[in-house]
Amino acid sequence: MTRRTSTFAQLGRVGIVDMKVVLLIGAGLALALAGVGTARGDVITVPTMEPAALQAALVDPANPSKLGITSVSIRNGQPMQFGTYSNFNLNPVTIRAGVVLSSGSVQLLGPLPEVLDPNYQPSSPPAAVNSQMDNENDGSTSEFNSYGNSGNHIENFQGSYDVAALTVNFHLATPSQVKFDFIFGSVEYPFYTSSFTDAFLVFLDGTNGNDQIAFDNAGNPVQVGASFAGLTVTNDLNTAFSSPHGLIHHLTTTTQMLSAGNHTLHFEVGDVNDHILDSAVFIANLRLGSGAPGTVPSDDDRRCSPADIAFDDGFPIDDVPGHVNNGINEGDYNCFFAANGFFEQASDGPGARGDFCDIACDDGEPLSASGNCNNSGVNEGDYNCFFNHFFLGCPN
Ligand SMILES: [Ca+2]
Ligand SMILES: [Ca+2]
Ligand SMILES: [Ca+2]
Ligand SMILES: [Ca+2]
Repeated sequence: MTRRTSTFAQLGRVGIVDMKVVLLIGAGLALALAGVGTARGDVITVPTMEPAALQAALVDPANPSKLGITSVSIRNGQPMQFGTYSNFNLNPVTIRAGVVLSSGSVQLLGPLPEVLDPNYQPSSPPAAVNSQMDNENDGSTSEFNSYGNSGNHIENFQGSYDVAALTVNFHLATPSQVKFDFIFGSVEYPFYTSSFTDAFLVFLDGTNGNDQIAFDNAGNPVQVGASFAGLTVTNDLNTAFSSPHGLIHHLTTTTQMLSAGNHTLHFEVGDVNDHILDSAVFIANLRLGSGAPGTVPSDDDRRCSPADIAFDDGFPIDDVPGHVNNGINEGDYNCFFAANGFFEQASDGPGARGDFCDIACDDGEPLSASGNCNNSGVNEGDYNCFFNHFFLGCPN
């Protein structure tokens, strides 16, 4: 048992909620002390509840297997809890552009300047990721509560709050499996892990418990603390969900074979046990594709290997549409040695972390999203990694 869990047990829910409110007051002070933060690779978010904008962002327009979405609607939630995002591009954690849902506001989800303050308290994050969104009700959904209250699905569950729920209707011309990628992050990590177990649920063709399809090998749905053990990542450079906070490694969910015809997905992210310390999910690339049904760690498959850093025309892989990436080829070589490539980045010291040539730890091992290796920037580790992988081409 962790100290947090025993504290929760001793104080009960009301006691710890009071403590969180007190700590919130401290967050304002931290903000004032930190001042304006440094821009890293801040993810760009655009809050919107406009169905057409959300529908367009759920698929990769360049993917020939993109899902045939027929309509999108807001099932539950408040303005600012929904949006599109892009620029989630700095290594080691990346995901292509898509839709973001939050139990708080999606407006400012880039790296938190406040965490640079040596006195930063991870138990009291700033308002950007710590907001009650529904001021009249709890903001729950019946399916989230029903799912959390049954089968020990969600650890220590007593109720959902500020649930952002998005419904996606789609049509399959032939029997198919459907895939999507996502990253779930929370500022409940690391302080309130296992006591305020914010979660991400995905219901397919219904909202009963057995319609929920995203869970780990132990049967846990995606939640703070008890799912996808060992996949917590704190070295993301794009979002607020980096050290001391965290996110779960890029995951891909694959459905069972679905019949031809119309189907529905409900994506729901919510606070658990109170309104505050928010969690968000970044969802991308709804598509057709085969594979073992389930939810597994994956990589942002824009890259077939660490050396696959560029489009065929030599531009670094990013969210700009209209470029093509056929894997490892001269585009990657030209990009690596471009004027703004390896040699320039190698002179930038730690500032080059996350640049497109920063593909490896200092020892030459590929940057692993599941670990925090020694990576002081762009150096011979990246050079060695690039050539060790470049001549291998794309793995099968
Ligand atoms: Ca909230
Ligand atoms: Ca929360
Ligand atoms: Ca390439
Ligand atoms: Ca490096």
